[in-house]
Amino acid sequence: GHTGGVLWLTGLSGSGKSTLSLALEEQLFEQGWRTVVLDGDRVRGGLSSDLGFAPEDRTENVRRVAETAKLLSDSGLLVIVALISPERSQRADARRIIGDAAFREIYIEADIATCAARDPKGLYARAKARKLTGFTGVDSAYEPPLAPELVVDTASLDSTASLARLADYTDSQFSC
Ligand code: GGZ
Repeated sequence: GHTGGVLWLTGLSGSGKSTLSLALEEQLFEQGWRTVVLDGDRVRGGLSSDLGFAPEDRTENVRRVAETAKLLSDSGLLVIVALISPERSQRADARRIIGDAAFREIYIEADIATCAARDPKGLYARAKARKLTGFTGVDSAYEPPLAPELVVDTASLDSTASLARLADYTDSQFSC
C-alpha cells in the first residue's frame, strides 16, 4: 500500500513535468495506488481560469493547488503536482500549507536551451518573437530549488530513466 503525499514537480515549461506526471500516474495505477495529477495547464482551464501569469497570479495559482493537494493527500491519495511554480517563496508556501511530512519538492531540471528546442507548443518561439511576454525563462524569472528532495535531469536522462528515478523515489517515500 501507500500513504498520502505530494510530489511537487517544479521546472521550466518544456522540462517534462506533465509527461513525467502522467507516466508516473500510469505506473502507480498499475501497482494499485490511488493517485491524482494536478497539472498547471489543466488547473488553469478551471480552478485558476481567472488567473494570468503576473507574479501575484502565479502565487495565487500555487496557493490554490497547494490547498487542493493537501485535501487530497490528507484523504490518502498520492498527489502529483506539475506546476512551474517559479519562485522559491511560492514553493515554500506550498510546503508550509501541505506540511513537511507529506511534501516532496522535485526539481525537473532541463536547461533553457533544451526546453526551447523541445518547444512542444511553440511558446518559446512566440516569447522570443515578443508575441508572448512574461514567459518563464525568457522574460520572467525561474528560481531553481536550492535544496529539493530530488532532482530529475531530463536533459541528460531519457524518458525511461527519468521515470524510473521518479518512481523509485516515490516508492522509497510513500510505500507502506
Ligand atoms: C509560463 C506559460 C505562460 C507564461 C502560458 N509563462 O508548457 P505549458 O505551457 O503547457 O505549461 C505552461 C503553463 C504554466 O502554467 P503553471 O500554472 O504551471 O505556471 S505557474 O506555476 O507559474 O503558475 C505553459 C503555459 O502555462 N504558459 N503563458 N507567460 N508558462
